[in-house]
Parts: sequence; C-alpha cells; structure tokens
Amino acid sequence: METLLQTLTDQFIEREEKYNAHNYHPLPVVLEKGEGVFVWDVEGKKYFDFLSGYSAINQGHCHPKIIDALIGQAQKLTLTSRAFHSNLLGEYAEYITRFFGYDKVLPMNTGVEAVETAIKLARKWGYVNKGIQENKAVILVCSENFHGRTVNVISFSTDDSSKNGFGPFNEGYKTIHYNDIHALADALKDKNVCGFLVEPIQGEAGVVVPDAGYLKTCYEMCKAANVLFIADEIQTGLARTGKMLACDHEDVKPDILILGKALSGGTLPISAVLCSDEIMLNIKPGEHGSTYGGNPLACKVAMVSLQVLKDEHMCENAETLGQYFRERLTALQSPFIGLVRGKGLLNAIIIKHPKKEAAWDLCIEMMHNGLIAKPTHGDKIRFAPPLVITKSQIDECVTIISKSLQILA
Ligand code: IF1
Repeated sequence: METLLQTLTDQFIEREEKYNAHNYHPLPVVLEKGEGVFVWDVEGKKYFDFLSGYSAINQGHCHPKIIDALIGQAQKLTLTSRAFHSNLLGEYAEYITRFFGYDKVLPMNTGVEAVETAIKLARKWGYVNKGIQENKAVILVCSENFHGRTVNVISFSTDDSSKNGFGPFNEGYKTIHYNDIHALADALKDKNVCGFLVEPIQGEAGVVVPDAGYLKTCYEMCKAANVLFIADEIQTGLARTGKMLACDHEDVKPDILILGKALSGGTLPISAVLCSDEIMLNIKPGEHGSTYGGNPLACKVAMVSLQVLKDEHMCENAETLGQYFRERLTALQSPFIGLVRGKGLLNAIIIKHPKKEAAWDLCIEMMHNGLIAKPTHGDKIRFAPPLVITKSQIDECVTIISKSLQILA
C-alpha cells in the first residue's frame, strides 16, 4: 500500500513538473488541506506547517473568521476597479490607517507591488518635498536584502540567483551593509538620498536579527538627514516577531510602512503602503494604481485578518512561544545546530555539518516525522509556524526536530 500511495504523490509532482515552470525546488510533499497549524498531504498524512506560506499564514490555515468573511463578500461583490468607488474601501482605509497610526494607505496586491509603490512614493517625495534634482534620487538598500522579484527590485538585490540573467537593471540605489550604522552614516552624506529601505529582520537571508538599537539609530539618522525610513514589514509584520510590527520592538515608526502576506491570512494577495499625507498626496489621480488594488473582497478580508491578530492575542503568543521555542532548541545542545536565532515566531537554525545537503536532508527527515520546513540559503532552516500554535504543540515539534537530527549523525 505504501508503494502505491507513494506513486500517488509522484503522480502529482510529475504532472506539475510537466506543465508548470521549474522556478522552485519544493520539498517532495503534495498538500491538499490546511487547518490552523496543520496541513495534510494527498495521502492523508498530517504535518505541522513550519513555514506558514513564508509568514503569510500567521493566523493559521483557513482561519474560520477570515474564510467566513471571504465567502460572504465573494457572494456580494469582489471587484469594482478603482474607476468607481466601493462601499468597503473607505471603511478599510480608515480601519487600517487607525490600526497603524498613519494618515493614508495605498492598497496593492503582492508584496513586491507594495515595495515598488513605496519606492515611487519616496522618489516623488524626494523631488517635490526635498528638492532633489529630477531622476537623481537615490534609495539606500541593504546587502542580503529580499524585497521581491520585479526587475526593478532585483536591480538592488545582492543575491546572484535572484538577479543573474535578468538585466539590464535600474539605477538609483546604493547598497550598504546591513546592521552597520557607520555604513548608513556615510551613505547619508549624499544629499540625493530620499529613502532607506530596510527589513527589520532579514527573512530570506536566514532570519538575520540586527543588533539591539540598530533600527532606532537608523531611524534617527535618517530623520536628521531628511531621509525617509522605509520598513519592509511584509514578512516581519503582523505579529510574527512578537509585536504587531518588528519596528515596535524599538519604538520606531517608519515614515513608510510596507505590509503584505498575512494581511490576508494567506487567502489572497493583499498588500498595503501606509504613510503621511505629505508623502502620500504627492501621487495624483492617474499616476499609480492596479486592477485589483483595494478591491472590496480584499478590504473585507484584510480587516478581519487584522482584527483576528488582536482578538486572539497573536503578538503575545508569538513573543512567549518564540522565546520558549528558542530555549528548547538551544537546550537540545545538538552538535548539528550551529546557531538558533530569531524573534517571536520567526526563527531559524544554522546547520553545522560537513555535508552540503545536510539542511535539506534534515528537512526531508522532519517531513517523514510530520513537520514541514525548508532550508534557505543552503545551511539555514527557517522555523515559522502559524501564530496560533500552542505550547504543547511546540513541545511536540521540538521532539520531532530532535528525533530528526539523528539522521545527521
Ligand atoms: C519567493 C523569499 C521569503 C519578502 C519581503 C517583499 C516580498 C517578500 C521581506 C515580496 C516575499 C517570499 C517570496 C517567495 C519566497 C518568500 C521569501 F524567500 F523569497 F525571500 F519570505 F523570505 N519583502 N517573500 O519576504 O512579496 O511579491 O512575494 O508578495 O519569491 O520565492 P511578494
């Protein structure tokens, strides 16, 4: 029976490989159901999901309140385009701007669209409000950044696999070392700099947490240099790191806040850019937009997705259980875990092993033992379960990880 069922998984993978682009190398598991912290594959096997759709599913798979809102609105009105008003955009815009304390929101769909929007807002502010010469604006970005995959955004990637073969690239960016305030101080001497785009924690780079105080110091340096502090909280935001925003850990209020992923609880692409009137109102009618941006379905789903984070105390849960998870992992004292790092329930381990594929092999073994996670950049494994996980489930998962580590012996 096991051999037959294994063929079932292979059939799904084979069909996907035959007709779908090969732009990923997924774990050999075929999922068909999700609920809370769990997913099930086509063979009925149950797993703890320790990736959460790259932090898009903070509220847990198919959260009942979010799904109810999705279904209810889907049966009424899904899209009007912005050529006309809808009854929900004003309600949503008021809700989310009050939720985060900003004057205005510009709704988009994917995360990278929101990053592109933030770049346009910062540049326009640079020309209109700071007096930078047209087409001379510079945005500072960090080494090892990940902000999405459009050609403009990969123009400032430092990761070859993200950018090789996709040139020519765009100008107007200067890369500085992450977690290095001296590099920022030096770069801020350029009067053409209009913005500093930064991830409060670098997710793709392997959950790189900067030194305490880094964000606060950067924010203050940007303020002094009349440069916009732009926080990409697409992955770190929405309770993932134990606060509603990762910037909240240092009481930093970004000039431009970028959100995505869990803004929809993993149901559909919803992103947003929030900032002041001074910055936002530089974009005039007809100067920016998107077919689905601010659609009524997204408005409804996003409001419920945000409310659920608060109502179910997901920040507190992420803070407490993230700390507990790191303590339990460290206490394993595994010779194969070089480092445990993270904040809240955005964590990663660095695998210490002579075999290059050790992290992948461990993920395969954890998959066999009922937990799915995936390596990033070779030797790091990101652990980011939905924020509805319980303490006893954390204990179960540490047992799975501990048992799976034996394969590296
Ligand atoms: C892939 C990474 C994570 C993001 C931050 C913007 C975006 C992302 C901080 C763009 C998206 C996703 C994209 C997905 C895998 C995943 C990812 F590995 F690529 F880097 F999470 F770390 N800013 N991250 O993390 O948002 O346009 O995708 O909605 O492209 O492989 P998007």
